[in-house]
Order: sequence, then C-alpha cells, then structure tokens
Amino acid sequence: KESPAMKFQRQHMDPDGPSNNSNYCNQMMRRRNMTEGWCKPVNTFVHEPLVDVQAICLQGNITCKNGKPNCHKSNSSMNITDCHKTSGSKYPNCDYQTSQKERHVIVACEGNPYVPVHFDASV
Ligand code: T3P
Repeated sequence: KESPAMKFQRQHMDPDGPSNNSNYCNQMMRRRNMTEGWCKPVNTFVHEPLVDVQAICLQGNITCKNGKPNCHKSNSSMNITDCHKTSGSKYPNCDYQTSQKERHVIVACEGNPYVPVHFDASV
C-alpha cells in the first residue's frame, strides 16, 4: 500500500522538471494518476531535489490551512509548477493550465522520520 510519504512524492515531486511545455500538467497529472475517478482541481509539482524538499520539515514551523500545527515553510524559494484544471474541462477529459513559478513552499509533515505528506500552499 502507498504510504502518505510516497503519495506526496507521487503527487508533488518532479526533481527533473520543469519542462517548458504548456502540456506539462496535462501529461503529468495523468501520468501521476491524479485524473482517475475525477480531475484533481489544483496540484503543485516541485522541481527541487527530494532531500531539499524533505528538509523543509526542519524549517519554519507554521499552522496549516486546516488549523493543524505541523506545517513548515521553506527558507528558500523553490522552482514549482502549478496545475489548475481549466474551468471548462470535464472528467474524463481533464485539462490543465500549466504555470511555472518561484515560490516558498508550505508542506505538512508527519511521522518518524518526519517527512512531507501534504502540500499546503506556495507563497
Ligand atoms: P494533498 O493533500 O494530496 O497534497 O488542498 C487540497 C489538495 O490540493 C492537496 O492535496 C494539495 C493541493 N494543492 C496543491 O498541490 N497546491 C496548492 O497550491 C494548493 C493550494 C493545493
């Protein structure tokens, strides 16, 4: 079974990206199984080494959007791609807008080892 930490990596890690490709999100949302049963509306991929994203769990501790205390904001800005479902697209034809950004990343961390399990926001 997929652990929360592995699910975070599947949904949010793409160290070898980004591709300068407006089809990036259409391809990646499908390849990473986020278009099965529904079109996941918003999803961010992080283009940094896994160790650097795991290290965010040791960085600034903040409250998550859901009120839990286990979120952490990256000290540095990171290279990310935001995928937003286009308003007209309907399952099973999931269509996404691709936007590349440099942002500080906020993740929720859990467990031992204490690792990212949820992407909360970019700022
Ligand atoms: P997950 O908890 O699997 O990481 O908030 C609902 C989902 O939307 C959540 O999935 C994270 C995702 N999301 C992003 O990936 N990027 C964003 O900027 C925001 C706001 C949400």
